[in-house]
Amino acid sequence: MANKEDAIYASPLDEIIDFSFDEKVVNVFPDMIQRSVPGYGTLISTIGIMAARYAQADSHCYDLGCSLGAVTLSMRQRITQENCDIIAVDNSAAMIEKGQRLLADDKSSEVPVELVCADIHDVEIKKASVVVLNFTLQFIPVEERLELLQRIYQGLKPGGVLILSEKLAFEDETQDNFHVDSHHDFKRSNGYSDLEISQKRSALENVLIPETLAEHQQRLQQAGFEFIEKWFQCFNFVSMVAIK
Ligand code: GEK
Repeated sequence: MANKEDAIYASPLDEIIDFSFDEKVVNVFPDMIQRSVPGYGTLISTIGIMAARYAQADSHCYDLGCSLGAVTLSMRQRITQENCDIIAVDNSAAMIEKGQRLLADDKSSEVPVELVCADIHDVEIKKASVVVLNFTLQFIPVEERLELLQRIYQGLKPGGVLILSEKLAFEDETQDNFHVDSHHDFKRSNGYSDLEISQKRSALENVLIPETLAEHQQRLQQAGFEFIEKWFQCFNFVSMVAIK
């Protein structure tokens, strides 16, 4: 992936508009997400390892909110099950267009991939063995989240897995401050200035709505999942598995 440096919020902006996954973001996305999400590389490679275990023959693996397809490529490199393909979905046309080019360069395996430019709500989930929402649910309006998880549950085969990664909120103020401050230290250590951190924070305020771990666990349970386990956490970034 071309790793152009993210400097979108480096200069003072007169007006901070809501963050969106437009062409400007797409151009710097790999750099932005690596420098912003602690453990991103570990998450991507480990999701590939889990997909290799949970993918089933004659099934689909879904990467919902795939961006440039990092999860898709990681799963593709590891899946060996017969007649198993990957359906990768994003509603940003700029993401899908660049993702298409990156996928064309990937000679790691023969696993078929369908890249779909669509809203997650409009995509049917069926015959699924692995569904990944890697930092995507947080961008879906809160009141629509349960319905989406219920549809995923319905579309999963028995033994199928949902991998859900999210930025967390914490009810306890001291705990929340610890994680937020630690995350900002992480970003500073990756070269982001205080101005960049604060302008990006404002741009995301109405767009990325984090919830507590308990809220996620309750919703997963309500959607029908029996086994729910947090398998990764670094500061306020967490990943869970939920198995049908
Ligand atoms: C990765 N998973 O690299 N329908 C489809 N796509 C959506 C929707 C929606 N309703 N809402 C948001 N998106 C990726 C990272 S980024 C997370 C995921 C981040 C898409 C949006 O266009 C963006 O590409 C992605 O979800 C979220 O592992 O940047 O913090």
